[in-house]
This record gives sequence, C-alpha cells and structure tokens, in this order.
Amino acid sequence: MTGLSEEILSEMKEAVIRGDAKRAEELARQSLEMNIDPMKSIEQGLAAGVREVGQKFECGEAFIPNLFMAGNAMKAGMVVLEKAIPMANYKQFTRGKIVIATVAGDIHDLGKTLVSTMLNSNGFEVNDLGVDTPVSKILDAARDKKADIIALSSLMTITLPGQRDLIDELKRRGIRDHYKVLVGGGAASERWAAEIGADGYSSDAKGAVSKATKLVELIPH
Ligand code: B12
Repeated sequence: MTGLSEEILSEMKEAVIRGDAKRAEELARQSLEMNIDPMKSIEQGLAAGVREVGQKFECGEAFIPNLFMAGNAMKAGMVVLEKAIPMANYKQFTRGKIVIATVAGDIHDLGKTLVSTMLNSNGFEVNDLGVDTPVSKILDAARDKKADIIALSSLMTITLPGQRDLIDELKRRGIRDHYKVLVGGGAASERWAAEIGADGYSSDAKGAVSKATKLVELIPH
C-alpha cells in the first residue's frame, strides 16, 4: 500500500473517531478514486475508528454520544463503499441462504451489517433482519426464506442468551438439524458457541465467510 493510501485510511479512522460523518463520506469517495479496496477501507479505516472510540469509552475518555457519532460516521462511509463491493447475483449462483440478525434487546448493527455485506459479496444470499430481533421473527424468516444458515450477532453480555434461546427453540420445535447456526459479535466467543451447541463462531467478518462456506459444505443437498 502506498503512503498516500495509508494516509487516507488513517484520516478516515480519525474522522470516525471525531464523529465527522461528512468527512468520513468524502474520504470513502476519495479512497475509491484511488482504487483502494473498499473492504480494506471499511476494516482499516471506518471500523478501526469505531473500535478506538470503544477503547476510549472503556477507559472513560469517550461517552455514549461519542459512540453514537462514531457509529453514524462509519455508516456514512459504508454507504459509499458498499456500492463498490461486487454483490452476488443469486439468479446465476448462490452458495447458500443465510438469515442474519442482531438478537433481541441489542441495537448494535455495524458489525452485523459488515458480516452481512461480506457474506453477500462472497456469494451467499443474505436476508438481514436488522437489530433487536426476537427469536420468533428469526425462525419465521428462516422458514420462509428456506435458509441454510441462521447467523446471530450479539454485542452485549446481557443479550448473549438470545443466541442460546434460538438454539433451544429449534430443539423444542424438533427442527435443530434444519439449520446451521453461526454466532458472533463482541460478546460471543468460541467457548460460548461450544457451550450453547452452535455450529460455528467467528470473531470477524472474513472468518464468518469461511465458517459459512464450511457449514454449507456439510449440508446434504
Ligand atoms: C458503537 C457502539 C455503540 C453504538 C452502536 C451504533 C450502531 N449503529 O451499531 C451505540 C451508541 C448505539 C451503542 C449503544 C450501547 N452500547 Co455500545 N458499543 C459500541 C462499541 C464502541 C463498538 C461496537 C462496534 O460497532 N464495533 C465495530 C464493529 C465493526 O465490530 P463488531 O461489532 O465487533 O463486529 C465484528 C465482530 O464482532 C464480528 N461479528 C459481529 N457480528 C457477527 C455475527 C456473526 C454471525 C459472526 C460470525 C461475526 C460477527 O464481525 C464484525 C466485523 O469484523 C462497543 C465497544 C466494543 N469494544 O465492541 C460498545 C459496546 C458493545 N456497547 C456497550 C454498551 C453497554 C452499550 C449500551 C448499553 C450503552 C448505554 N448505557 O446505553 C447501549 C446499548 C443499547 C442496546 N440496547 O443495544 C458495551 C457492552 C458491554 C457488554 N459486554 O455487555 C460495549 C462493549 C462497550 C463497553 N466496553 O462497555 N453502542
């Protein structure tokens, strides 16, 4: 990567930290003009900024409004960058169908949206149900869309049990083997995934794609 590209990504990160949505959007445009890979700009520019604000929040140097503004700045940049990410054409080919949601009580959407975009650009047909999604709504969508995989995001310890609730409900209905369940989000972990009997876990969007790819290979067609 050239020095100039590094400079843009670092400016993008700073714009998110300041919560400057307009600048984040401008820099996203510039990065595309400079042919910087949009996924790289999202990860190393926008998301890096949000993560740094998160760290500042943890040590009392940033507050809820800062998190909000950083989140909005990331979204503004994402709108521009997403358009440059080639999306799958399901009519020709689909690697599998995924229903994804952030669990009930949790309104964090940046990471889930990033995972959703990455899955889509890698050939999966993705139905993103958004945030604060009850188990019943996720299961209805999974049935209606004939999903292969249900992907769940949770950023808070308090909402994490929502992932277990979904798996328990699948078992209660006798349909646990109808879907593979992939879990993630800051509050989840490999250990948690094993504890609740999920089929896969990943700590990031790239890993989510490789886990999903492995999971669909396991489904008998
Ligand atoms: C931005 C942010 C917000 C923004 C969210 C904006 C938005 N539109 O999403 C706002 C301001 C709204 C917010 C609100 C709150 N937040 Co907040 N927030 C954050 C922060 C700083 C960053 C999260 C983020 O977007 N990261 C960037 C993205 C790109 O990364 P990511 O989410 O981790 O996602 C990646 C991976 O986890 C993974 N992944 C994500 N989902 C999935 C799904 C699958 C299937 C897979 C495989 C992978 C995967 O891939 C992603 C891409 O690499 C975190 C701090 C942190 N360290 O995470 C706190 C944090 C999550 N928030 C926290 C809290 C407490 C809150 C509030 C309760 C605060 C309050 N008192 O009001 C509210 C919650 C309201 C609610 N009911 O949900 C706590 C949670 C603590 C805990 N462990 O329970 C954290 C950890 C901060 C802290 N250290 O205290 N927040």
